[in-house]
Amino acid sequence: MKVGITCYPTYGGSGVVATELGKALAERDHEIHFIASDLPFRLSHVAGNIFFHEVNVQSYPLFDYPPYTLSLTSKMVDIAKHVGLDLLHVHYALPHASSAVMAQQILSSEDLDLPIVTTLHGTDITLIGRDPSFAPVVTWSINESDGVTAVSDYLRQETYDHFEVSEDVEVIPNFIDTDRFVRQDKEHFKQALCPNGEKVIVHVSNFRPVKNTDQVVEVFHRLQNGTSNVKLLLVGDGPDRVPTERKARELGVYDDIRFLGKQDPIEEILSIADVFLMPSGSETFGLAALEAMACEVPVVASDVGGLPELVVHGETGFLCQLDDVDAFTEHTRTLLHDEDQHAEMAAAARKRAVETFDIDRVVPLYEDYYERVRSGT
Ligand code: GMT
Repeated sequence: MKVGITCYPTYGGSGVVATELGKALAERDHEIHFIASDLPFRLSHVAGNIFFHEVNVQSYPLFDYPPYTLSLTSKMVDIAKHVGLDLLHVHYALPHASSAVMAQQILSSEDLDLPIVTTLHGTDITLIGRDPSFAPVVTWSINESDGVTAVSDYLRQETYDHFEVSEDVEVIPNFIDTDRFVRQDKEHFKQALCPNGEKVIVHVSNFRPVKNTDQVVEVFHRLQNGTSNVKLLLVGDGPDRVPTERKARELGVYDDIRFLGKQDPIEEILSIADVFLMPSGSETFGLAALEAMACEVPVVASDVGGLPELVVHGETGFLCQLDDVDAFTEHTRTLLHDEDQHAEMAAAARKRAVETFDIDRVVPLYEDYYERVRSGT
């Protein structure tokens, strides 16, 4: 199949999933055409059957805001025509699905057919997408898509609850390459960061307010309790990084925290982690938590959104009430001190990642779904 994929190319779960899916489909002999504003950040390797088409946005003195959505539509039309795409798969409804539907309508005026699959990822449904300034467009583009998938049961239900959707929404969970995300021997790295054998807590996110990174630092402060026998690694970057750094200084724990910024070899960092913290206010899936689980790191997360579909409370980690910093602290403390329980949960986390969310299990679900969409069944 010749498949077009559109996603956000920057640091974020939806772009990661789209890129890993495209790479996996290419390995399964499909021809993949990424259409995006920039090279997706996980698209580092070149393959004969992977192509990248950059969307060129024109500025013009009249435009207060260059209309990216229209440039994207035109690029989709161009690629679909000249490559002969069999299907276009867009990740994140806003504005990708609306551009895709417009492209489809333009092509149909020339008697060309382009089936569209839209994958909903998160705030396109739970937050920004339901704002009145976008909701009618999101509803329309979902209903006009030939197939719609959501990354969790929770997100599927949110879509039905908040939009007038006439389409069936299929749940295809996010996935991970468990050969890449596997715990590795990184003793030298651990020794460099933790010369006194300190335990390691890790958090990975894009530091947006929804990630509650201030709570990560608060939990760390309570765990340390003046002892310095735990380290915190904060990976990623975003608007809350500076306030989080400020909070760490105020609480006097800054010296035991490493702000690592955006990192690609996340699996190497996770390989020295003992606990992964995710106190998010909302999370439709929690891909970063899955990456941790695959690397045998138990997760302590908020009991919100799609997280209970990923983290099994008391088995692969713990779920805490939203904003219950005491619960986050106590569960993390248990994992840091009870070695038997930690070992059991670490093994269960890896097992769940491999058995339920491995790339080789999930990618065929997309292939099967594409076939169903193309044949209209
Ligand atoms: O929805 C967003 O705000 C962005 C999106 C992203 O690109 O990172 O995140 C969502 O999609 C990820 C991949 O499917 C999920 O793992 C995240 O849980 C989800 N984020 C939220 O729901 C906040």
